[in-house]
Amino acid sequence: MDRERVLLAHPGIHDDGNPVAFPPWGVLCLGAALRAAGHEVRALDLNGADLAASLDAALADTRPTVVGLTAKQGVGARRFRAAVDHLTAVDPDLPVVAGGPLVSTFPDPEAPIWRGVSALFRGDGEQALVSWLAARPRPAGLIEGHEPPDLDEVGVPSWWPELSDYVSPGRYWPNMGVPGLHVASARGCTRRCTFCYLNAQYPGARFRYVSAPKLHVDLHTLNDVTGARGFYFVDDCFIDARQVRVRDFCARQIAEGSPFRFGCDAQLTDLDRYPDLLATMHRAGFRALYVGVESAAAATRGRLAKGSLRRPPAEVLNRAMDLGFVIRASIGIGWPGEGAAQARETLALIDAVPRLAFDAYRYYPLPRTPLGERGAVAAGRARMSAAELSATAFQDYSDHNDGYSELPRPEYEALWSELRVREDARLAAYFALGQ
Ligand code: B12
Ligand code: SF4
Repeated sequence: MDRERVLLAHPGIHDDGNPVAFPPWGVLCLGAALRAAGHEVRALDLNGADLAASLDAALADTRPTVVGLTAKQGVGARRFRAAVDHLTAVDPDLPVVAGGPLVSTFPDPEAPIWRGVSALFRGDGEQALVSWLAARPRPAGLIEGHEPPDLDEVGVPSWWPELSDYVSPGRYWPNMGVPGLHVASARGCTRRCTFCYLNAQYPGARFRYVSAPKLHVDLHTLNDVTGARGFYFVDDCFIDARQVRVRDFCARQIAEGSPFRFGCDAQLTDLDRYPDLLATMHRAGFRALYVGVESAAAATRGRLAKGSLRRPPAEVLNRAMDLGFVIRASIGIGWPGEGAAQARETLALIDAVPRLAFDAYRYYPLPRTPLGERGAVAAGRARMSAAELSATAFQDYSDHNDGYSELPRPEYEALWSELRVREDARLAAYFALGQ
């Protein structure tokens, strides 16, 4: 086998902001697999960096034979395009390949967004990239990813020397209060919310995870290597439908005296139905939850496939906070089919739960998702030229997007500003908890 020098780069999702808030786990997982296959790997997170200068320095230093880039919607897509254009200009013969969620959303390899890219990988990249590097000739176009047969072989990798830069001090982690790191320990989800890209992600939608024993070992290694004592799981689905892993993971933490603090994503339906699980998670060291509330209105929640609640949402949230969790949520206004009365129900929920912090979400119709493929926006997209369609990859996905609510614009903007005012106040209170 030829030993390649592979430069893997996450072009970044911020031009500004804290560039080391989230490790580039996609690139790090790929890097672990390539290293295991005998390749030399350099990983770069270009979040907030000067793309051209950083790429030039890495090219001079590493002399890569292949460059792999992660592609994501919005600022991520703009930075991805700038990175490809720069690489093509400075070294037209260097093969550039791409993967990441934007490939699932725009899988046509002929689309202008992929100009200058030799191969596109959809879904999990580890096996597919290792096989592609070994193939002669190397296939071009769209390559389907393969799930790693056992995600434990990838685990939560700690090989990257720069990982310690991503540990933030305890004051940044309300209610956790220890130096912490965002980690990714699973792929896919057991739910199918209708606005979510996971509905478009082939073959990645199936829930797969690093097993509890392996996760336990890997977190200890991360603690040794980086000093982190808090871990916030960015997995969309840490609490899955079967709950086998989360319960096994908690049992292991409790058995060793719960040495770490944790946060994870959760759904309102989890909080509603499984208070026993939440209590166990608290004993295991979980202190913070990020909850996909999205809307308080039952009709909207039904349209989003968010699941029905047995108790009123305010009661569900307050009960979880009374168990000792801080909660930050994602909350939207202007969902498809949503009227002003339903949006007001959501504002009323926020007012009824003063301890709730949240990020305001402005609905964006992501192509290839069930909600994104209905209505006037999808019809408009169907009429676009390839170049126009490709340019939609650069559209902001959430709070800065153009607005896709079906409410009359002035009414929507008034509701949105009401949501924003509450968001600012609640986030300020949330971060003050850590001080
Ligand atoms: C953590 C996270 C964040 C973190 C940042 C993480 C980071 N370092 O960038 C934060 C919270 C900041 C964030 C922000 C945003 N995010 Co985000 N985020 C995630 C989340 C939950 C986990 C990402 C992760 O670490 N996954 C684990 C790793 C292992 O998987 P991976 O990155 O997908 O990598 C694998 C494959 O994709 C592939 N691959 C990846 N790169 C490459 C490169 C090559 C060469 C190859 C071959 C393969 C390959 O192989 C990898 C290993 O199998 C995902 C959802 C998810 N489950 O993936 C959403 C997700 C990536 N985010 C998304 C979006 C849209 C955003 C925002 C735009 C949302 C917003 N609010 O505006 C912003 C970006 C801001 C911007 N202006 O661009 C979307 C992307 C949709 C799309 N089609 O592009 C996702 C998929 C969520 C969703 N359900 O919609 N995000
Ligand atoms: S719970 Fe999150 S990741 Fe899962 S389908 Fe819903 S929005 Fe997508």
